[in-house]
Amino acid sequence: MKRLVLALDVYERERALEIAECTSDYLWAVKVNWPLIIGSGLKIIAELKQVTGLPIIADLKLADIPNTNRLIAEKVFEAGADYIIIHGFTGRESVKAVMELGKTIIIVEMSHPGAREFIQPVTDGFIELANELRPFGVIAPATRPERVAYIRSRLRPGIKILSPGVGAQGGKVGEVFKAGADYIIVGRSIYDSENPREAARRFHEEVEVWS
Ligand code: OMP
Repeated sequence: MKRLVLALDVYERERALEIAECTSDYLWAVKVNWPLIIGSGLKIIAELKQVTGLPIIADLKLADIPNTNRLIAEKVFEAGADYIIIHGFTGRESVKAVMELGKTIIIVEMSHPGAREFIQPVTDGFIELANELRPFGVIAPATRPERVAYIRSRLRPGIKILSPGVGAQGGKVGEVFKAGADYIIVGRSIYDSENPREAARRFHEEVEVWS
């Protein structure tokens, strides 16, 4: 089973397409963030879909009023994105505005150390929001597997957990799946490696143990 998401945080179109194509055998999806959209334009979403045949997650971390979220999400889904990642702290109406247009992933807790400052204290609220609105999935930190386990224990069954922070940020594949994640998100450890295909294959091999 494929449970690996490639975080393709490069600027250049050619490089992005090359890495996505050579790793696609081992991926469930490709995640596109602002660096690639800024560097290569929104059309990169359709191009990546074409070369990989995989779902594309647009990691916009949307956090605006409902109308602006809607205006952005409309164009991004139109461009071919299958999922959009969104913040929950702007309130349920902002989240609903995106969910009405397509599949959504809500950030419940982030992976970097700074997430302890303002996000972790209110994680419970984001879990409740997800349980109420039932998005496709939520983001939970591979860097803190105990928090993934906590989130899993309170999250309505069926809502997927996608977990970034494996590799470059220190998270370990086994620990995060044991804690209850459904997918891991990996960027630098694949796209910055000398042989991205081989790096993705190794992650996939570890992933298979947990499938
Ligand atoms: P690497 O640290 O290079 O593996 O990349 C991780 C990817 O996941 C980047 O695209 C981040 O923007 C993203 N990410 C996090 O690292 N932490 C989070 O809490 C949330 C995300 C995300 O939403 O994908």
